[in-house]
Amino acid sequence: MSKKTAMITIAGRPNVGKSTLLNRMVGEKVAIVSNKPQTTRNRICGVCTKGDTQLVFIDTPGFHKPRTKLGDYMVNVVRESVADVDLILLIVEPIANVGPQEEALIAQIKASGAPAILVINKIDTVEDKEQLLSVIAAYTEKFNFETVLPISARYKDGVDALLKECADFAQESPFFFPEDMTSDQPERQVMAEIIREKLLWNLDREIPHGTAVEITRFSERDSGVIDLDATIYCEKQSHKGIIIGKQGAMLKKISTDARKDCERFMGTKVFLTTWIKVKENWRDSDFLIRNFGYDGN
Ligand SMILES: Nc1nc2c(ncn2[C@@H]2O[C@H](COP(=O)(O)OP(=O)(O)OP(=O)(O)O)[C@@H](O)[C@H]2O)c(=O)[nH]1
Ligand SMILES: [Mg+2]
Repeated sequence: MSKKTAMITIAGRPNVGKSTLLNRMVGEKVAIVSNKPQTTRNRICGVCTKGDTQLVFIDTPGFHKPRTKLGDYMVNVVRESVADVDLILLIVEPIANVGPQEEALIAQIKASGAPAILVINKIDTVEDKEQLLSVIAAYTEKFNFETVLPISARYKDGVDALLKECADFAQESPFFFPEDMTSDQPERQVMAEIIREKLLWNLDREIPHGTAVEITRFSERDSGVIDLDATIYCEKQSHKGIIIGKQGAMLKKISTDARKDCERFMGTKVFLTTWIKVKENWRDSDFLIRNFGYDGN
């Protein structure tokens, strides 16, 4: 049986549910998710292999107007990920208005020449399903999508149908990844992302957006237990105080939440030690952005 593959980019504005959808399609949590925009910073590949077909999904940062050098980097990641793929999934909110981010993404889709599917997410929030017709009308006026699929990534509604549509775009080629692989993220990176997810869920406003996480030790004992040391960088001394919290309560909560997820992912006991350091305005420093691994991988 000859093998088939497709490289598929998931694009859309921040917070629309791209990473939630990626996790659903892959069947495992490979990308972090939060209720705050601009959660994803790097491109993340999730892999779904069924029989002779391998679908490689590229999750991208939410497309937005950048205000920092980190933002510039994130938007560039989207630009590069839209070029030269077999299919683009444009994920949108169930709103009958094509916003500036969507306009810009549609222009990039047109420039790439790749086929695109319009995916209307969060339909669980739409009471009157008739409303979806006006969403579809607004978008199909702008671009000739291959097809339109209303889904709910959260409730896995319509996700199997979407996977089937995606498989139609696979072309004969050897697999890019081993069959049992679900992500291209090294374990160290996954651990850092899990900690960043807990920062996003537990902290408000700008504070979590100004954090970066570096794993400084990842070592496995003979017993299989993993020792993990992580440094959380934040932008201000005052932020450091908030992350630590009253008598260390906040940092304790973040570390405990993170440790549990790290253990689930690694399938073994994890000892996690966290430190916090201040690096003023690191999001505008080319050197530090690269240092934290946002370097166009
Ligand atoms: N109601 C509802 N919420 C959803 C659905 N899919 C995702 N969400 C929520 O939307 C929020 C954002 O989800 P993410 O998957 O992090 O969104 P994203 O597009 O990857 O966001 P960025 O990485 O910031 O661009 C989270 O709170 C999700 O739980 C859905 O189908 N229905
Ligand atoms: Mg995301």
